[in-house]
Amino acid sequence: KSPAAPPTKELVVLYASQTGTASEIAKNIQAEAEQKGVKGRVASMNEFGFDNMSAAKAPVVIYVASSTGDGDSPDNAAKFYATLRRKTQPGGLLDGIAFTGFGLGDSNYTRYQHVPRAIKQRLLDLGAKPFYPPGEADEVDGIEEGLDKWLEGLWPVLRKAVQPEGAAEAAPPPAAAAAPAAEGTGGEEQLAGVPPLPRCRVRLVWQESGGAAADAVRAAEAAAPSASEVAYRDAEGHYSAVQPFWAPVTDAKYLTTDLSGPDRQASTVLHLELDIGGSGLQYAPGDSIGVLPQNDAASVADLLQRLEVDGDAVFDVAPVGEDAAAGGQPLAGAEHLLPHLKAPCSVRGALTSGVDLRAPPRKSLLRLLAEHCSEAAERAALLRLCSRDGRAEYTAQMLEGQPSLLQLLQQYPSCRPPLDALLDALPPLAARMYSVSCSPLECPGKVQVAFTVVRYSTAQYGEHSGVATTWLHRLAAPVASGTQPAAAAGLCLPIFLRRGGAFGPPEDLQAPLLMIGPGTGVTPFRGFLQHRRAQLAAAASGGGSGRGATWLFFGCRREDQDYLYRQDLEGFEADGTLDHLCVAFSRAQDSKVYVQHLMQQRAAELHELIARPDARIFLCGDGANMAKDVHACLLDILHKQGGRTEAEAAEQLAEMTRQGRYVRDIWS
Ligand code: 2AM
Repeated sequence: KSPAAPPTKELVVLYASQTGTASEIAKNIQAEAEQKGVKGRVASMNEFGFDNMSAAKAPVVIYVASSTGDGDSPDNAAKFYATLRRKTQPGGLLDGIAFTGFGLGDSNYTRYQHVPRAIKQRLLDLGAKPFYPPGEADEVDGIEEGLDKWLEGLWPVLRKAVQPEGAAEAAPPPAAAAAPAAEGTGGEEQLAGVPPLPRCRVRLVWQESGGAAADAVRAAEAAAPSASEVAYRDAEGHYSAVQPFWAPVTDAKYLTTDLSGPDRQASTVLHLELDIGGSGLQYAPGDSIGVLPQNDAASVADLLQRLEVDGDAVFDVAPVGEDAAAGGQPLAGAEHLLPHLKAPCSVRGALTSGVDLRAPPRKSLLRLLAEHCSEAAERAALLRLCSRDGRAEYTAQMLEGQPSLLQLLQQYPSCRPPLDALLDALPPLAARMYSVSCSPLECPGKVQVAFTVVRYSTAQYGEHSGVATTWLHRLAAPVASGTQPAAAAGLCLPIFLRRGGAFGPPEDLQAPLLMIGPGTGVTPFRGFLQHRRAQLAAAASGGGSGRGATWLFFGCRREDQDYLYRQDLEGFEADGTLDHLCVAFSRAQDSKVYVQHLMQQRAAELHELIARPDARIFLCGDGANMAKDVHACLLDILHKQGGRTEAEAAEQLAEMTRQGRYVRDIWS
């Protein structure tokens, strides 16, 4: 290399990831780039820190981003994203940065690709220049194909982007330097599409086991949190997944009857009430609260045993490699890597509340586990699962079977992954969002939610229970079943608030309202209706009168089993808050009756409502089938009742969506 040649630029791969897909893709890009001789680092946007965005510290940037909720930023990018979008940022701030990026989205949801597109736009506004057109993929068509195509085009231009003119052609690195941990292994070259071994970014710094520091960490983890230790908030004054508010549970109730017999499989729905007095939290109907869950103690204990690590050992996290350049310190201003572990922490603490042990295993995790199998057959089986030829098996075994980490480790007994790499590879245990089911006007100082306790089984790996809802159920069951008063239970949950955006009752009381929410999809609408009732009462006492037509379509299996919030819903109809309460009992007769069947029966009236320019339609619940079927039903009503062509009907719903008059909150 000529000494006068300008140095190659460093690549920074940043992710904004809620469920782990974007971070997986980002880590793979960094690892593959490194194999191709392009040095770089990978971090979540918050880990990297907006302050480090400059041509000197981040000359070449690739972002991989998804959205969450109603086009919100994923938690691990929220701070970075808010700073990037600040209107007061000076133009030209990011001059000299070359970037590209990839957006993940699901076109079933409103505000598709909102966060990735906003990031792209802001980077451009602030002077960064794209060196390759940013790409996008839609979950509906599958991410992999679009991503593969985009990556194919990226590699040749990436090399040019990091190599300024006149720089010596970077020689491809010696194999050992490119992937140090792959040393002494081999064989996967024959398998196409195996992701590169992720580079472990962290080093665990163990604290003296009997030392005072370690004791203090363990004591803090063991202490039952209470609302009185008022949690601190972030710079913007918000609670967050990192800094939650500990809210006392003041009530828990079952909304379903516990039936044995043929309907044993029926799901259990639990209602919780939390005290947020004194927190400063101000919610509105349509908002959600995030709850930070924990993995259950028994599974953590089993995992500790399998990994042969001491759960009480306390460690801190330090960066390795490039990140350690400045004496082991991360970049100035950047937060520590793996902030979700809240290090220093005990191993038990990290496995209990830091990482997700039940998420369907990602290919990069399988690749890591393969690396640490001493049995060749186990290694080969894991490598096959993450290869292109093994796609179908990966889908059937991992995505559909959904083994926990412990189940995988039991299936591959020779696998002994090191804890540092494992903690880096596992997705963070994400907060779970629950729609608020009440209004602050009727429940001041309190917030209520309702959720199904998730239980299911898969043919490959047996019984599964949802991490968060099972944990909440276990905590709240004594209160819900009446064996312990809430005050005596002394439960507190770590929560924060997420805004519902367009998903909220219109302030205009004259606006006609059509709400469709079968199952737990009804929860936000209880909040909408409480809110309306209080607003109507206030308007009436002020001499105002009248309101728009109000409809609610609810569906459940049987009247005596899962008619959620029955008293409340019937109460809204009785007191005149709601004009039409239409309930579909799907299993009360031989053939299924769903909300959309009842909507068809009232098609003419619904069409009249939808045709009003101020009408609002809200749809909430299961996105897999229900939301699509109800959407199709709305199209059909517009088509048949309104004499529009199918294309015109679709355009009308699209226009209502753009105007925020047809808003969906759906989940899978
Ligand atoms: P099912 O379980 O009897 O099929 C809440 O989950 C309610 O939504 C249940 O009554 C459920 O009926 C029903 N449901 C299931 N699939 C649906 C769909 N595609 N459209 C509307 N409702 C549906």
